[in-house]
Amino acid sequence: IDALIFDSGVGGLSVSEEIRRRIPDCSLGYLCDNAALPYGTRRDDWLIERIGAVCVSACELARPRVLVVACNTASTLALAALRARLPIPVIGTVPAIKPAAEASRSRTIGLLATGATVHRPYLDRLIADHAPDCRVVRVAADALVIQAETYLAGKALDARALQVAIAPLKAAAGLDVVVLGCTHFPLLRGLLEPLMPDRLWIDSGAAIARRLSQVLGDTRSIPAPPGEAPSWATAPQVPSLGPILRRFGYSSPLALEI
Ligand code: DGN
Repeated sequence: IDALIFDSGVGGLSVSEEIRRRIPDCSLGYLCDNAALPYGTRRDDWLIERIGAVCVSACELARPRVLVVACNTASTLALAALRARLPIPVIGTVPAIKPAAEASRSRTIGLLATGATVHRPYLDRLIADHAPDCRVVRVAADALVIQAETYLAGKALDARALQVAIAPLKAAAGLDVVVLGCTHFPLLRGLLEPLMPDRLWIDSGAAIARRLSQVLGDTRSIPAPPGEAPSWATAPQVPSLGPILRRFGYSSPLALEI
């Protein structure tokens, strides 16, 4: 496969949809660490070790040309450690603060992400580098991760959880751009956006697809590693996952039990 997409859950599917739209000939595999979902509530040292173990084993098995860490919570913490352990290019996901700052007229931006992403030093640096003159209203919305998982599984959503998540953004005067800084959240975009229309809603999917296209351009000349593609099984903890992954174009969905 060209790229292995990794997230703690189904959030990376929002990224893989963007990749399929923009690079249709790109072959994808999907890896999710549902056994440890949600990442937003885990200790940092535990997460760095876990993400390394999961991704290294999966890459040995699937032999992708590129690993896409389609999770802000993982990327803002573990990207450097992961790059040090893997021999292939690793593309990360970080909140789209830069494009938001470029688009904002009011200089007030909202960020919806997991608690971990919202409080990480990585985010402070991102804002200092790309949006130093903006007020960034940071909202930790971990409840939306579970809502997105529930929604994709075809179960009833808690509409109040959506309202509670965006309430601090609604209350922020002049806010004109909302950054979806968790890859699960674009899956709820059709439900979130109407609650706060007339704002620009931005996520990182398009930028990741562009970056992947560049990196694949550089790596396509390298022959694919030999051997059969692995056959994946569905993660036993979440029996509904197989059908969801198939709906998103993964005909033999994966399982990695660690
Ligand atoms: N999808 C992950 C992200 O982009 O941060 C969050 C999922 C989670 O485990 N909290």
